[in-house]
Amino acid sequence: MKFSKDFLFGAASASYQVEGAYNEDGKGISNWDVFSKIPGKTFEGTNGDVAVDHYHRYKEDIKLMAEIGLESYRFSVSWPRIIPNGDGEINQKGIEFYNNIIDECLKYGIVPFVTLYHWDMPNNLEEEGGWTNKKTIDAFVKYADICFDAFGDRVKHWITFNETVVFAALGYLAGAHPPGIKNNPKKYFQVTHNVFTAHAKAVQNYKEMKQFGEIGITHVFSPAFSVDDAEENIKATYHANQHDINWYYDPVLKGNYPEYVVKQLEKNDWTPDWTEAELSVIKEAAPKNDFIGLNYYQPKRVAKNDIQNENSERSRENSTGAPGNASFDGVYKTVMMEDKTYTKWGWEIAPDAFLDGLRMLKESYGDIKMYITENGLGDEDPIIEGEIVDIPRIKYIESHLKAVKKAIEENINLKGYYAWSAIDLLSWLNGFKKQYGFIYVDHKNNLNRKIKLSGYWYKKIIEERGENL
Ligand code: BGP
Repeated sequence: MKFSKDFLFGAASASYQVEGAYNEDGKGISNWDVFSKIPGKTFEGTNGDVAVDHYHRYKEDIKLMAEIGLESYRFSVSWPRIIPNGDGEINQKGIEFYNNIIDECLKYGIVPFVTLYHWDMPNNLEEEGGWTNKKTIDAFVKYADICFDAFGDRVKHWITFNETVVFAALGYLAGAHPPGIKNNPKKYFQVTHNVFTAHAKAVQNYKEMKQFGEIGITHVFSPAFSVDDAEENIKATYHANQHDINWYYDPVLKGNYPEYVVKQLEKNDWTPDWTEAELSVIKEAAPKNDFIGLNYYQPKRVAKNDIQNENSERSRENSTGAPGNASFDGVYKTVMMEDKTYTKWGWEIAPDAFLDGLRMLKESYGDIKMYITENGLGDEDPIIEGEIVDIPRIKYIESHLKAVKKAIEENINLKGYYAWSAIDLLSWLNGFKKQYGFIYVDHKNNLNRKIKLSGYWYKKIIEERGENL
């Protein structure tokens, strides 16, 4: 089988992780500009002040992407670059920068796939309560409108939010992302509801503009599987999926919240402050979603959490993404298993679970169009005689693309695959040490770029449309 012509082979990035130029050309300060400078918050104090300087080197970077043969580039727009204080004047230099990126992509026939919110929020909005404050919903919707208006003639693929579960949970349960609040489920659920509302309103507006493009949201896709057949572990796994899959996918794709979680929230007094009007916007917008984006790195292996009073705050402190944590409510824990394979950062490598998870999604949500908007291997790449021989990355992507191929053969509606990442970039909490890119960035040598072995390998896959996978 060959991947069809309308299947997009791409790669992704995010503004804060690549751009740098954090205070140039009128950009406002973001929550991450502030948070990353608090001692102890990031790996060796790394931050995105310069990142990989994509802001100044985008032409060179997009040329390299074209050399790899990328059909699409998923990147995010930095809200504070467009509206420095989040809810006021537009910064024309910011508009100009993304116009340039888009035009540069189109010059090579690369389809721009744009994320509006990949975590960098204008800092003054964060100071006023960030996503817990309903004013942020309106500010976001305005910002989205501005982007549709400025770029929508050339951008036909829009993602509103990247991974709400991550910025909400790490921001309000683990305290590892801005605003650094720990163990506050009430706020955590409020944030999720406010984001779903903002998403729904942005979708409505986009459709009203009749730009004839598509819009959706990107979620983490980390399906949970029980470690064994014990009933208590199966129940714990159900709980995990209800919380981390259904709570996020149902409001977007079905237009309502899953009963199971709603009941738990009522019992614990965690129900968000939600109005009838907001709930109906979410309902009305659901069928207007054109697709869902999935970021898949690893599944969850789940068991009942039986350690009394396990301190989920402490166990989440490092927030590495590796298993070994109790859920915030103490119901389940994720575990490492002896018969599984893990990356250097402890993330499980599991293409089979990827395929099983996709089957689960089809069962729950039918034929909704899906894109894999992130998937990749974080590694320290070996350099031999000046060449970056990232063979483990090739193996990783190959096995996951095979799963995608199999899924398509089973009529799962997948229309694109974006490797994380197009170019080496700043990992939010792991600095520059953890590399993901097809393009290497030499931090000891003027941030020089070089295509890795994986980039040449991906080029061939794209040329053959995956026939030999
Ligand atoms: C996803 C984010 C990306 C990227 C990736 C890898 O959650 O959307 O922005 O960071 O994870 O994560 P890490 O850098 O922690 O390995």
